[in-house]
Amino acid sequence: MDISSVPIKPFPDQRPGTSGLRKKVSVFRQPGYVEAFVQSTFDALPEAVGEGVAGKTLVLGGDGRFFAAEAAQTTIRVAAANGVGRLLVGRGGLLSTPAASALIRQNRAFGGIILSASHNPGGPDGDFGIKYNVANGGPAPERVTEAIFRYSQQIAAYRTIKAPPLPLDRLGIYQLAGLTVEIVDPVADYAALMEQIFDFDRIRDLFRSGFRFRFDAMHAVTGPYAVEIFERRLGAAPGTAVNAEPLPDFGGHHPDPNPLHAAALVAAMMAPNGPDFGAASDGDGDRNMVVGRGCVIGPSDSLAILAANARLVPWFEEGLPGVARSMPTSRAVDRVAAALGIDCYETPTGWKYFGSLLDAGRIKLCGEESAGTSSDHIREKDGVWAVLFWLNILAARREPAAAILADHWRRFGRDFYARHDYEALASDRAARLIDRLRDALPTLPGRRFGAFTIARADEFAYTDPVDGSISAGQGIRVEFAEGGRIVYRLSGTGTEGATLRVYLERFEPDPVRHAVAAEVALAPLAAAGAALAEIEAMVGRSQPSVIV
Ligand code: VG1
Ligand code: CO
Repeated sequence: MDISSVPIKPFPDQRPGTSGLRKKVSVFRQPGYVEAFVQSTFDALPEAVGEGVAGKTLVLGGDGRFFAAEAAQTTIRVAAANGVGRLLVGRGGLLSTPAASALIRQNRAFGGIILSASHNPGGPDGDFGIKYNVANGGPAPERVTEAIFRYSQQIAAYRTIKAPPLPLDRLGIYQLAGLTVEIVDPVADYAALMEQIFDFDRIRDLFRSGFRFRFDAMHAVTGPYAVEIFERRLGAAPGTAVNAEPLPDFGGHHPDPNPLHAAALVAAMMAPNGPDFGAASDGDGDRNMVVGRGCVIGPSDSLAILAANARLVPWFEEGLPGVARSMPTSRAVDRVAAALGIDCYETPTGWKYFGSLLDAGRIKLCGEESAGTSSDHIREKDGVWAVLFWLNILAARREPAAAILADHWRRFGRDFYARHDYEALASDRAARLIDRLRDALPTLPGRRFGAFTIARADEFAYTDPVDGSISAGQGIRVEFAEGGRIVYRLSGTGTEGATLRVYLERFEPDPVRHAVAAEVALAPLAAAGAALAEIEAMVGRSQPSVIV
């Protein structure tokens, strides 16, 4: 088969963000765009990780969104032309992000390519993404993504072969130049891993007792995983998994598991005779939302509850060595760690920062406020795993999820929490807002906003305690003397202008006040946050686009 080298000019915008390269589908559809990014990734690896892809095994899969089928075939041709030895591809091009991570680890692969824009909307006018994962199964660390970007800015040509598309819908093995392509079952190995982690017998008993569960796959990648694991292996009623068929346009919905986009699930859970427990996951299956009857459980609280109940899960029988959370995630899990006498690490936003702590065995559980939780079983966040963790706890405690949440707050206190997103802002104005806050940092302590006095303010910089790498500019943190914290940062996953995220939290030890709605409890802090950053004057918005 003839390998050709196709001359190409660098695309200026191929710098990966919080989680891979994410752009509008129209950007990815430019001739040579996918090829250039995949080639730059392969070109960067010898420098970034010490070895290239020649002769190596890679994993390829994604969430099946619009353009994924085409991008998969393109990637296969570039991989063949670059001498990749073996490519494991999920059937239909499908692999949830956690399943891809598991497959990399189980096969001791060199790395993997995930075709997904995660929770971003899909379709011809929606988003697409490509993410490279390294040999530990996790997202490429910053050192690697920066090298990829550097190579993308010097690229002169990409390599490819002429070959007809492979039939990815059938299990099978194909030869393409020197490359062996194996189309594998996307679910089987992942489901087997889950059986090693959780007490499946106990969860089966729970379902046998009449426990009713609803899992909303949002027409994204987790449908087949949910049907196999919850319904077939654990005996949940047929139809437990809804919207279970992965669709290229996610059924016209936005595959982001939050109360806004998973409104139908939340409505079902708020009904008086609704299911006992509900959950949803995102486009690529790494996020989770959990809902008890009558109450949505926030991701930061969920992480804390999983930490406090970890010993109920066989995988964590011996307890946790430590935990970690991303910086803007609420400090609820810190309270659990303190009670357990274990370490709690604070990392920048994005899963790539947990990898070294997990590899070193310093932590076994970690999570983010953005509905991501996972452990050392893989190196990605894991939606179905988080749901199984909850089911395992519910099966062991036999209490409603709402009672477990209330009990947790009684023991540890409640961290009221909200994130205000201001979307599609003019990029220069959003950047100026952050620049101004940064410049004002030395003058902030002592200033008053409403009932709040600033005690401390800084810009978060992180030194990885394992490998010493430094990541600066990770968000502005403001702490108040009265308790409470506000974090400001710009999103690194958006594809339209800039998104400003304002994270608000306030601790409430008194159980009498735990039932207050978060938006009520946080209203004064939110007002202080808007005034402090002069959000309206700086970006012209008096209200956030979304509150989660
Ligand atoms: C967001 C979240 C972050 C998460 C990232 C990827 O990033 O805040 O916590 O890791 O998305 O999630 P940002 O930079 O937009 O705030 V996913 O499910 O898109 O892989
Ligand atoms: Co995701």
